[in-house]
Amino acid sequence: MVPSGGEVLGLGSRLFRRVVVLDEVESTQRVAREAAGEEGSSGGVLVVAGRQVGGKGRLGREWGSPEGGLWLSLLIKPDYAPVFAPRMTQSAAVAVAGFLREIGIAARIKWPNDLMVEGRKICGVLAESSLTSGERGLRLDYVVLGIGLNVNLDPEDLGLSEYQATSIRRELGRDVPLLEVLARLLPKLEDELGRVEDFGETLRDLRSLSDTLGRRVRVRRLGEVIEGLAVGIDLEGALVVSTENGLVKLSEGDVENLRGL
Ligand code: BT5
Repeated sequence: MVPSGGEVLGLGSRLFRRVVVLDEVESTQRVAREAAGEEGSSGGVLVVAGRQVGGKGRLGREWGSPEGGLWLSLLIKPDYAPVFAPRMTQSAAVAVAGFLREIGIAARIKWPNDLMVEGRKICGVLAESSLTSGERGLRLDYVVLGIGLNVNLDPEDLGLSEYQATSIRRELGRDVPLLEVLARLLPKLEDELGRVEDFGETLRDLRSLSDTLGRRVRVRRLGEVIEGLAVGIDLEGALVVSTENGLVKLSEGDVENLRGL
């Protein structure tokens, strides 16, 4: 059951001052973006939906969002430079991984935004930023951070095979109330998002929890395919791949793990 706005506000998170809970919505990302455009909006809005009928992944892909999952978007109006925005996806991934590991699920992070349990996706993160150009160059207007976590549902409910996706229910063999998930996840998100400008500690966790580093990978980005050994994640959260033609730095792309080293 999706918690009420009052219950979520009662968790007392510093990340938001307003909570919008909807039974059904096209995409929580859209609702949060609309909130960003409201007059006087200073960010700090959390949108949670019971289910999404048009849930979005990256590059316009669909995100299966039936009842039982935690589908949320957080509107943040940060006062840091635009270069820090891409780190938010990974800060959030570290927070979710920390939460999952705390409840006994050994999740790892597949660069850049997937939380995986033995090759099965349990959570996806999507950060969309809006930039405006001001007198002193580009300014980060707002970021909508979307998190989709499979909680009390079965992979079959997603139209995906049990080899592609998993859920908290599948991993633990029991359901966990969404309010409890939020109560444990939000403090971790607060910590990680609070260190976006510093990022050192997050980067350490990101590297040690990575499901990508040290593997041979094939990365597709904008019609281009890059193959090589994933050797690093840099301070911008970019993946560094060692290829036949030298080191390539990727800030976006889809990773496929290849066999062998
Ligand atoms: C993502 O995209 O992983 C980002 C997902 C973000 C979803 C949240 S939910 C709240 C907020 N509101 C939204 O509308 N979105 C955000 P990407 O890396 O492009 O992965 C998409 C791919 O994951 C799809 O093509 C499927 O193969 C797979 N997939 C779709 N739904 C899934 C699910 N529930 N669990 C696991 N895998 C899924």
